[in-house]
Amino acid sequence: MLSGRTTLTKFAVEQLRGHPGQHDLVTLLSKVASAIKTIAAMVSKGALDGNLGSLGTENALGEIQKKLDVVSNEVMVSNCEWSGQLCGMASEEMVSPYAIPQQYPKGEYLLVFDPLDGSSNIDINMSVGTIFSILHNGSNETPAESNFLQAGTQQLAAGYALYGPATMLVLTLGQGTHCFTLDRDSGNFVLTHRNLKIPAQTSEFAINTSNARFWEPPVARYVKECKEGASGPLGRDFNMRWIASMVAEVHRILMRGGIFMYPRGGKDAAQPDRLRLLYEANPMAMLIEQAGGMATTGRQRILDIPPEQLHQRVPVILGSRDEVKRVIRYHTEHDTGIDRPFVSPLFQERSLFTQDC
Ligand code: AFP
Repeated sequence: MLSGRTTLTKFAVEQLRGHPGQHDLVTLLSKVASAIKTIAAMVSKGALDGNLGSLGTENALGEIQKKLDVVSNEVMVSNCEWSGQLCGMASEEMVSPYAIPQQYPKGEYLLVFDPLDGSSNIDINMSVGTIFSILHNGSNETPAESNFLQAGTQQLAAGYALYGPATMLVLTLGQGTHCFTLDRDSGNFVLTHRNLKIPAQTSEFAINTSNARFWEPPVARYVKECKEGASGPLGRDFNMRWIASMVAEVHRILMRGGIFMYPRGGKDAAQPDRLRLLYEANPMAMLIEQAGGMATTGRQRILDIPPEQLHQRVPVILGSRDEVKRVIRYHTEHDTGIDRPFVSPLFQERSLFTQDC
């Protein structure tokens, strides 16, 4: 039973054979996996360890921090800072990049992560996760913030942990997307789903519809058509899901297809976008594309976006290829005006008072 099982480390060694950074990347992934096991153990304790509830403090983005947000961040840092692969880290929970302390050896890699994604679920015992991304710094010098601002196409590895009924680690090293399940008896992450492939078509959409009044027209158009189902232009009924944890939504899409949207437009006018580019959108976009799906803002491939700020936010539409292509088309039709009936300037509403009077 055990002989034919592939562990995360064995899989990474095989996938990275011949890569100049094979040793460092395999070691770094094993440290990330150790941190994930520790976080899994903490999450599974629920209220028993006093780790639930909020701290009343705010993170880099002004969001109230849950105790487990901060503790999970500390676990990621303490597991990964000392083994000599990293020269810096960045996290949703840290305003500025974390420099590796002087007493530790430094490597050439950067680790970027959301230590606890979906933390609004933690107090109600619903799915949460950890998202991570590995970039190359080019040297082992302490990185400036600008060193982290690399397009998603530069990622060497991307992955997430899902703390569900089973703890799962989903990973891409640029050669497909693969899923490992934690065997709590041995403590190993065991390969259980090799080369996940997302169905091109879907009938399941995920979006927070309480934001509907803020959406741009192409998103509103698509969601309306999903809700019209078989009697509408899509000609088939859709189902809807919303788990309030991007990790859980993406995992469902990797397992059975679907489209996840957190588009531009929300209740906080100061923050029209919600999801962070470097440690949410980019790693998830790489995992989705490596599984045959697409990930876009509606107007631009996520992985092509040149980051401008460490905690930059972007609109995210990702999942089954055919559906994401449809939403992209709706954005193009809106932006070029062809989704609206042509009205001759002669008949357009006009006013005697121009804007600048
Ligand atoms: P938190 O980690 O602050 O709970 O945010 C999770 C998240 O960034 C993403 O994982 C969810 O898809 C999305 O926010 C949920 O947003 P709503 O709370 O607006 O539904």
